[in-house]
Amino acid sequence: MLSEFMNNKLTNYFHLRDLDQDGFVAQEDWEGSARNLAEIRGWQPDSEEYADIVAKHVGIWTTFWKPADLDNDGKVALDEYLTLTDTLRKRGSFAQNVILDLFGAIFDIIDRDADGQITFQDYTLYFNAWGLNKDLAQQAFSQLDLSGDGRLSRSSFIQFSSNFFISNDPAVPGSRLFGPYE
Ligand SMILES: [Ca+2]
Ligand SMILES: [Ca+2]
Ligand SMILES: [Ca+2]
Repeated sequence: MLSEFMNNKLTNYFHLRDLDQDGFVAQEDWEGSARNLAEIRGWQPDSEEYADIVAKHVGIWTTFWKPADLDNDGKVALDEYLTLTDTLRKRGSFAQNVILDLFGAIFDIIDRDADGQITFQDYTLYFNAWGLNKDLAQQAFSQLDLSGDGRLSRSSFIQFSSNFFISNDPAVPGSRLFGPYE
């Protein structure tokens, strides 16, 4: 069983990924966010960058979200998502590796110039692509950017992401990876 804290945190995260707000997370939500990000970055639908960013988002859906679709209806309901994450968390090092892969992939999407650092601006644009505003990005980023230099390294981001999924401690920085969940 997930604690109430984990339950709230992951429920909030689930809703952030439900781009079209239909109550389910599906491939369409990930594709929609990819299209939004491409548009924000000024990439044309026939460009290589566009195809690449869509492929990366669909890859995350297929690898990390689709396995949660226990009833095979092509979309992930909240209870399916919570069941999968609870199972993953119990598998210790396996979960750790999944998180490394998943959030490495997410970091690489956010890190537009691929220099291993993301800026507050990068983070804001990523939030925008998910229909989330700059204030939320600010609240999240300020909790993660411990040195306050406006940048976040790949290793810190992955560490915080791991805290987000594994830690039962609300005080760790990663607990607000995507802003407040209360
Ligand atoms: Ca949806
Ligand atoms: Ca389902
Ligand atoms: Ca960068």
